[in-house]
Amino acid sequence: MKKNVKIFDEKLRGAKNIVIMAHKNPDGDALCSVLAMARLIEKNYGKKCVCLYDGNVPDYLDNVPLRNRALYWDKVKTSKSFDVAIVLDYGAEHQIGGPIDALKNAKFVVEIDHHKNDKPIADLCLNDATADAAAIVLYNIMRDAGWSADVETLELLAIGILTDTGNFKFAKKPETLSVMSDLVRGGVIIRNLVEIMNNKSRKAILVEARAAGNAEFFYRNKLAIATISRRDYRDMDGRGETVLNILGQIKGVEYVVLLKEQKETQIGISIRSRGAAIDKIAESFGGGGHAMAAGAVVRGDTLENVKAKIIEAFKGM
Ligand SMILES: [Mn+2]
Repeated sequence: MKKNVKIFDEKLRGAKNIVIMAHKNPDGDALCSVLAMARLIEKNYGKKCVCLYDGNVPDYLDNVPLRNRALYWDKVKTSKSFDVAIVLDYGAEHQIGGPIDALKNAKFVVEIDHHKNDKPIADLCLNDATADAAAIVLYNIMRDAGWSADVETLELLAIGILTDTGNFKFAKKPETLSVMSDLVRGGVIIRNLVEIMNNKSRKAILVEARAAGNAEFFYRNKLAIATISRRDYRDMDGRGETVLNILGQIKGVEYVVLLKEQKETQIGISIRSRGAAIDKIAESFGGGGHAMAAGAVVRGDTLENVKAKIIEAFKGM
């Protein structure tokens, strides 16, 4: 067993209570890595874990295995001192939200992530910034530790991979497909998982379709910007991947930006690229992410202002 995995194993053996979390407003990788982690510990150490999230779990994840194990963070006392806290797929401390106190009060903290992160917060870091999903990092730990997994665990890992790679469209490493191949060999049926996630409301899809239909184009069509108003934002489900996907298919479009008016002066930004890296742009708006997929939340500015700043930020790209 690798040294760090061995330390993790020893900490799990000694723990009486364990809390698991990821970034707030969990996506498929965040939620499913948390649930898979909990199931693996349950199965291999006979210990039940507390799984916490903040924000909203999108409708398309409503039917993933063990979904009901994830609790809204205020349902438990975060002042409690857990023996071990595990944070997966979180990116940066401020993205954890409500469960952060449970992590800060824990006796030992482990992080399992694939985000580039200059300020890790854990006592033990099992990170791999080259992995296409946190689920892959977790899969490798599982293999190194020799843990056994049931089909539901494998399904959760597969959903993490499918959602973070946009069904493999953004998979960078051959390993990602090898891992999926192992998962399928273990009983995962990809088609069923995709079907589980076709669970958005009609309203949500129509909001996204409308946003795509009203998109504006800049710099000879290289940059597409779609906006979602405050009124429509309430009907959204997830980050608006459908809008980003539709606009990203247009010939000549290299960058797609979706601006969401979450509150009157709080604007969510999602950026996707088919050209140069855009994580620095997301960072300049106070956010972050990956080279080709990143985002930010701007507080204290209006939709129109943020849009103007985005157009400026893409100048010359
Ligand atoms: Mn992820």
